[in-house]
This record gives sequence, C-alpha cells and structure tokens, in this order.
Amino acid sequence: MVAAVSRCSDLDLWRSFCFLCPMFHLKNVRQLTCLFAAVCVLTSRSLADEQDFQEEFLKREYSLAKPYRGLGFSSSSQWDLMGTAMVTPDHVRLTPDLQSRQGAVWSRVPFFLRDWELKVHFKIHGQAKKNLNGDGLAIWLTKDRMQNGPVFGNMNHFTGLGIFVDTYPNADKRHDRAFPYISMMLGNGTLSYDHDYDGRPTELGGCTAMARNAIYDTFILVRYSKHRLTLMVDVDGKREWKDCADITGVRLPTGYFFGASSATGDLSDNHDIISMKLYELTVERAEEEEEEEVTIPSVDNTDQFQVEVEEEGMSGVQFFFTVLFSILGLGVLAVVGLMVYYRKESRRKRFY
Ligand SMILES: *[C@@H]1O[C@H](CO)[C@@H](O)[C@H](O)[C@H]1NC(C)=O
Ligand SMILES: [Ca+2]
Repeated sequence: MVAAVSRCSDLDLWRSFCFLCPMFHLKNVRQLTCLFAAVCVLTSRSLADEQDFQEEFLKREYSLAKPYRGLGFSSSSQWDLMGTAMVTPDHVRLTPDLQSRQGAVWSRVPFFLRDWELKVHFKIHGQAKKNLNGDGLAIWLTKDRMQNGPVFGNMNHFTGLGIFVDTYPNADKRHDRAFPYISMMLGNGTLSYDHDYDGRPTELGGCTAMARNAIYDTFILVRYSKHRLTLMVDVDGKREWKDCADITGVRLPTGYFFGASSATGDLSDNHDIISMKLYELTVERAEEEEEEEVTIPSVDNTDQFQVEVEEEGMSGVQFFFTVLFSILGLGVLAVVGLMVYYRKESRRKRFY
C-alpha cells in the first residue's frame, strides 16, 4: 500500500539517477544498467519504507506476537486464555487435534482506534483427511469477551465483528463452495450464526482459501477504515494479499475486544495462532468531521452482499431457459435422427 505509493512518487530520485548517467542516450547497455540500478534502488527504498511503516504503527498493546512471555498468566499480559488454549514457544494452540475441545485467547484491553489493520498469522493442521476435519477458527472484535458457545468456541448472538475460517462444510448438500471457506459477519446482538448452513444467511462476504495443512505460512488481513471493511488472505506462499471481501458502509462501535477462538466436535484439527498484529492507519480527513456515536454494529446497504441464500431449486428465469433449451435440444436431436435415417434409407435404395 504505502510501498506502491512511494514507488510512484519518487520521481525526484529517478531524475537524479538519469543525471548520474550522462551516456544515457548513447549506449544501450549503459541505458539498461542505469535503469536496472534505478529500479533496484527504488525497490529497496520502498521495502525499507514498508518496514518503517510497520514498526511505527504496530500497536503492541493490541498485538499478540512471539515471544509470548507470561501470556495468559502474568498480570502484565494483555491477553487471557480460555478453555483448552495453551501457549508453546511457537504458537498459541486454541485446540489440539482432539475431539470436543474449545479454546480461546482474548485481549484484556478495550480497543478505541478508528482506522486500523489486523494481520493474523495462523495455522490449521491435523491428521484427518480433507473434509473429515473441523471445525475451524474465528477472529473476533466484539463487545463481550471470554464467553463459551457454539460459534467456533464463542457465544452466539455476539455483538461485533466475526471472521470465520470454516474448515468443515456443514451445508453439504450443495457442493458449490470449496472449503476451507473464510467469511465475515457483523453481529448486532440479535443476529444468529447458523452453523448448519456455515453461516451463509448472515455472511457479508468471503472466499475459499486452502489454509489447512498448507505448506506455506497462512495469513488473514482485516482492514477497517472510513466505514469500509476489507478482508484479504495470503495462503499460497506468494506473499501477496488476495481480495476476499470488501464491504462499505460498515459502522463498528469502539471499546470492543479482540479475540480468537476455536472448537472441535466429532472432527478435529490443531488450531494455532502464531500472531495477531494490529497496525494503526493514518487517514486524512476533511476537517475534524464529527463522527456520530455508533452503539450497534450495522451495515448501511445490505443489498450489496445479498448472498444467494436462495434454497435449492431454480429461479423462474433459470427454469424458463432450462425448459426452452431442453425443447430446442430435443428438436435438434429429432431432426438429426431423421436425417441419418433417411440417408441410410436412400443409400440402401441406391445399392440394392
Ligand atoms: C439486527 O439486524 C437484523 C437484520 O438486519 C434486524 O432485523 C435487527 O432488528 C437488528 N437488531 C438490532 C438490535 O439492531
Ligand atoms: Ca462449517
């Protein structure tokens, strides 16, 4: 983001480089070398910028990262553990690869930043074959913390943001969606996450992400800025963010808590959090626009993410075209059949 911007705006540096190469117009080789050097410098500069950016805007009080000294035990720790969650030198394991476990890690510090980005490094792995594992994990920014429940080890009817890495297809009648599936939901206290339908009725957006037993490090990025909620994933080792969901008109109150939770049932997996890093975004605003007080999470325009919750069965238009093409197809078959028949007949007549 920042990197791309600095790369484009570094015109001055570019000019100074062209100065350093007086032979620029004379020799092709020199020209190429010059270009190459310039590109190298620009690239390394922007990489450095990104590093600085990250260091500067990382908010440690809301972040969970190695080494996890005293995490969940020490009174100076900013996180609490719950259920089966346990800390090792390499990760916070929310559940082991065993049946019927629930574990979570919750921030103790209420969160008040307006524009932010959360980068989650996680790992889901286990012995079972694909689709015989479960259930996945969830990342939270919610009003309540440290609750038990049926939504990936957290309470249902939650208030706030839930991001689900769902590794088991419960609504298994339609195989129109590959799992693991990552999705986003905004709870307002009355909305219910429906486990049997993998949360489809309340989903704001999502994508398939092959994040289980991955050979690469797997990451999720959530960004909230100017009422826009963006979800991105990086699970195939390319070190670049792929768009997963993008919702505008989102109103998310402050004072909520970050958390991560997971649950296993008949099926299981290891669900590990390696880090949750929160960055503050600096966003330019016209004047100090008065932000109206938001008390309940909401989305302005719910039409933008009307997920096809439409049950099996075709819509009227689909039905019409299916019938139409069936009739046309039968017609064509009949004509072809007749032609073949008559040709055979006429040949027979010719030869005998
Ligand atoms: C939560 O959202 C649903 C669906 O948009 C709505 O029917 C319900 O009234 C909302 N509840 C609250 C407390 O705002
Ligand atoms: Ca599921």
